[in-house]
Amino acid sequence: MAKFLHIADIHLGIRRYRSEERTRDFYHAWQDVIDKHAIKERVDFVLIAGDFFDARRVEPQAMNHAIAGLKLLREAGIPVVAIEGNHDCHEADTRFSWLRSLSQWDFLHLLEPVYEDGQVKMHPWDEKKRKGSFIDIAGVRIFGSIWYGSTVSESLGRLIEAMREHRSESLYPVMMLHTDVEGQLNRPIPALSVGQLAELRSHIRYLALGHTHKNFEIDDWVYNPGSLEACNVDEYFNRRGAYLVEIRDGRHHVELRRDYRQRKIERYSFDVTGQPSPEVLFESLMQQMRRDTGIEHGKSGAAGETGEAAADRSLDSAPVIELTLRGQLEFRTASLELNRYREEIWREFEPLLAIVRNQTLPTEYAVALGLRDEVSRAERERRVIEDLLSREARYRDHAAALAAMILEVRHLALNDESPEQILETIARREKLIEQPAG
Ligand SMILES: [Mn+2]
Repeated sequence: MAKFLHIADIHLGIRRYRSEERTRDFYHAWQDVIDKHAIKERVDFVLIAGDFFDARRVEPQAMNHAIAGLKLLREAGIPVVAIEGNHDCHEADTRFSWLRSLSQWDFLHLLEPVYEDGQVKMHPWDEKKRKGSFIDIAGVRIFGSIWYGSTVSESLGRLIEAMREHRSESLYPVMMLHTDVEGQLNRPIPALSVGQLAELRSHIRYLALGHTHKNFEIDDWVYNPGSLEACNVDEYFNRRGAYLVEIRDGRHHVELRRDYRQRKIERYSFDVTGQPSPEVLFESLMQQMRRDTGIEHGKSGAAGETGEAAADRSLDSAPVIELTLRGQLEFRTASLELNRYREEIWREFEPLLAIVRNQTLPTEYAVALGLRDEVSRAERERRVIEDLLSREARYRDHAAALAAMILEVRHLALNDESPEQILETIARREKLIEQPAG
């Protein structure tokens, strides 16, 4: 009987939204997962199926975060087995990488197939050299691989050949692979085909995947835990976790563990259509935010709590707030006060981060697209101008008259009419149009 933890895509050192705290969140997730689900569970080993680091050029802080967790596991006598991912793989022109160094220093076992003279070889783990392509722990034979990208389907055939040489009836065959699988993502990129998966199946009992940042399983033998934390707001709404796996009675039993420290992300959306001015928009936006967040007034620490302790506590539990503005803007985009919304959200709701995204349709564009080809240029111009005018509330009622005036003024200007004459025309037309409000 063996017990292990399978995680992937820890992305230590990730930098997002210029937030130091978000970088630390990934460390807290990693730390909490190994404490709760590896050390307390007394697992026999931990698998990291790629992207332990967010970048191959590891920042000092990220290395601290990595070592802090790896040390705990080493002290608990729990070996860590890892493969490279697309984010932390070695560069083609050097034999050095931080993962290889960590392997040399006895913090983890980095498994890599060996490529020599166009041949793929799987070498057993060599404890002296601290290198190998597969390793046996607690009755499990774990095969490694590297990042193949779009060539994964071609590469896998030769890898399977190499693994076949090292079959063992008495050991439970597990393979680690960092790849997308066909059908699991909406992205039109080459992924591991379902046909190739079928071929692997006769050699491997448990395929420990990484790469796709959402949890999925295929037919009780392919497992992708998803990233430990959410690398962006969209990902937050995917399921993710860590697999606690037990092998007993000749088969594996898995459980996706999701209770560990993760930052909360709240997503809001506001439709700007029909909001006539920046001021009105701001007021209705904040009103809706107060309703949606369920916060009436600025929240502050509990009574009696002051100083750093209270601040720390609120920082730990403060969510990331993302607000997306949608719909048709009724005034110029330049008047959209994104910074003001960000600051007000910050002040009232005290999130860790306030992200405001503008997906509104600007007044400046639009129209003309729907017009038929035979519509004359003059008519097309008139329609575009009228349409732009009618999008601003204060011009809406007089859009047609104003459009006619603008075209007339242009005509006069193109005919070298005197400025006085042009001004007089505007003044004459203006009488037909009410004074714009505010
Ligand atoms: Mn990843």
